[in-house]
Order: sequence, then structure tokens, then C-alpha cells
Amino acid sequence: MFLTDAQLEAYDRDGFLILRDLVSPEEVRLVKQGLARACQVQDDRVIREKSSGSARMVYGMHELDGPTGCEATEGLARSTRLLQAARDVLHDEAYLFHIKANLKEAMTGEIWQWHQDFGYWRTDGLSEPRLVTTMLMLDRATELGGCLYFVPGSHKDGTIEAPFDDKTTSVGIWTLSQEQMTDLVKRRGEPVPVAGEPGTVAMFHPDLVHGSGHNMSTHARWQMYFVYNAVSNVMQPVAKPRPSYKANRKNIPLQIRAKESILEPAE
Ligand SMILES: O=C(O)CCC(=O)C(=O)O
Repeated sequence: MFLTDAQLEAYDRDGFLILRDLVSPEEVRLVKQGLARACQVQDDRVIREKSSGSARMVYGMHELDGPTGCEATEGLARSTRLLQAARDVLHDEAYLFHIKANLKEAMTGEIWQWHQDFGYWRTDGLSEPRLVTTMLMLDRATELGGCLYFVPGSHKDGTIEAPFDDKTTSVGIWTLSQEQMTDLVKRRGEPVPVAGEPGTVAMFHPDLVHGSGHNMSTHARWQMYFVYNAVSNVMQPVAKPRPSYKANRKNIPLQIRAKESILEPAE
């Protein structure tokens, strides 16, 4: 076990858990270096903002033989801090469903409407929301800079049928309507900002309602999202499977890295 019983209880109650100073500044620096390199790549793994053309999302940083691969990111995904914590929450062995970075450049980084991630992932053939997202702050995340917001306890509503929106931002998502969001906030309370220093981690449930605003600050806000699926949460076949860097169907348990710090070679 990496997480305590009290932390697991908080995760079950709120749908998220914040772990401050989990990743060292030097480790964050290495991951950022790899991400800056990956942003230069011309590939479908790099999705750009419609308005500015700067990188908004980067997939596949754990694929060491892929165009965006980064040893530091792949190594961190297998650290006890991230992988064992994911296993604890999932009560199972875990594997990487995907890793993606979300970037919001200063002044231009765009919003993410209110949504639940499982709204998308169930279309990949997943029947159970037995995944966990482990988000790592690579920059200071602030309210002005478009940090994430969570609606505590909203995962208890299950997966809400929401309309698909591929118009208002650069990436289509099943976005909660104004009526759905108003009703949710009345019952569950106001959204809370997920602000913090680089190295802070937030683990959250696939049915947790979340979103974030435009980056109005003069600083970039980069974040890395490690999404783990429980190995027993087998994906069913679908007519049009997404590429494996978005929806990995190979449920082979991920092994913990021999060295905990990614500053040391793996084996
Ligand atoms: O990075 C953000 O601010 C939001 C990301 C998000 O909600 C998502 O990728 O599903």
C-alpha cells in the first residue's frame, strides 16, 4: 500500500485526492524537458489549439519507441508513488490506458468545458469506470492560469448522459449542459479549484465532473495526466477503436520501477 486508509476514504467520498510535493523539482524538470521536445513533433499525437496553433495536448509520452516518447515520463508512470497509489485506489493491478499532457500557454490556453472523462472512455468499450487519473502539475497551477476545478462528490452521480460538443474548443467532449451543471452544483456544492505548486499530484475518478477556464495569466500551465485502468476492467471490442496511444487495450499489469527516483537509471 502507498496510500493510507484515510486517503482512500477521502478519495471514495470526494472522488479525488491531492498529494502535494509528490514529485521533486528535478523530476518535474526532466518531464518538462521531454514535453517541450514532444511539442515540436508533427504527429497526430500532438493536438494544437484551433486559435493559436500551439500544442494543447500531447499523447504517447510513455511509448519509448514512439515520436513523443520520454524516458522520464515513462519512468515516473512506473514509480511506486504513482503506480502503487493507482493500484490502491483501483484495488487491482493496473496498466496505462494512456498518458497525455495538457498545455495551456500564457494568455492563449483554452477552456475545458464541464465533463466527466468516462463519458468518452465508455465509447472505447470500457463498461466500468474502474480507472484513475493521476494528474501531475508541471507548472504552478492558479485560478487565473486556468487550473482544473472539481465538483466534489459528483462521481457518485455515475456517468451522466451529456451532449457532445466539438464546436466551442479544439477537442470534442461530452459536455454537461447548463441545466445539468446547475442541478449538480445545487446538490453537490460549488466546484473547488485544484491549484498548487509544480510536483503536486491530484488523483481523480473518471466520473468526477471537472473543467477549467482560459489561461488569463502570463505564465504557461502544463500538466501531465497518467490514466491507469484496472487490469480486470477488460475493454470490449468497438467498431472504430481509437489508436492505442489514446485507448490502450493491452491489459498487461505494469511493473514498479526498480529505482524510485527517475533521476537514477531504471535497472
Ligand atoms: O487540463 C485541463 O485543464 C482539463 C483537462 C481535462 O479535463 C481532460 O483532459 O479531460
